[in-house]
Amino acid sequence: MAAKRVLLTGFTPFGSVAVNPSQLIVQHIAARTYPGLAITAEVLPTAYRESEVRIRSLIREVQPDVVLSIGVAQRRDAISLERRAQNRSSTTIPDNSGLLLTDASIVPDGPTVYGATLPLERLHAALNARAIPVEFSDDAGAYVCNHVFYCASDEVARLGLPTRCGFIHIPALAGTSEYPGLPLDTLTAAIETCLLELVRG
Ligand code: PCA
Repeated sequence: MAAKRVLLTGFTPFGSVAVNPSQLIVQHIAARTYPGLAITAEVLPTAYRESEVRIRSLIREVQPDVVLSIGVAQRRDAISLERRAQNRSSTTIPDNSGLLLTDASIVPDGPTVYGATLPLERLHAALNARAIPVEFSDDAGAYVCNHVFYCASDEVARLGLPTRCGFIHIPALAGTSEYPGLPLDTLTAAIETCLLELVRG
């Protein structure tokens, strides 16, 4: 069977997040090989426009079977499987390019939400089986993570690809913020568990 093509993305540090564990995980995974998976790994800039241009062009180039994007949400205490991306960017902090968006549509006239097309129930079960804290989330926020999730889903829809798209928010890296977070080993194991589950179809 042909290897499954996975586009895996994380993000650079931003705002008060000095160490972005999503970047560390993506770099760790990029340095390894996983049977049955052909992974294209990329750390996206935490900036609306730049990350949008990059994720859309990566999808066109790679034509992946799966897009799995990850980002940190420091206040969460479990791996959050995002169920939907909303067509709205609105926050109180600017992105890394200095752009501040307040109540802006991502794609004017685009759908209000795109639902995740990854098998989230299976990912939840696989993480549970490894005793890794996991939850479903209906709110990916309105900052750059949600933006990338929405744009990835939108690009796949426009191109009519069978690609499955999803987004996972991870807790803070323990010891790097005021939040308890989880150790890097656990965060990395969580994403590897999801990838291995995705190989199965
Ligand atoms: N988290 C931010 C953007 C980059 C990241 O890792 C978010 O939740 O939108």
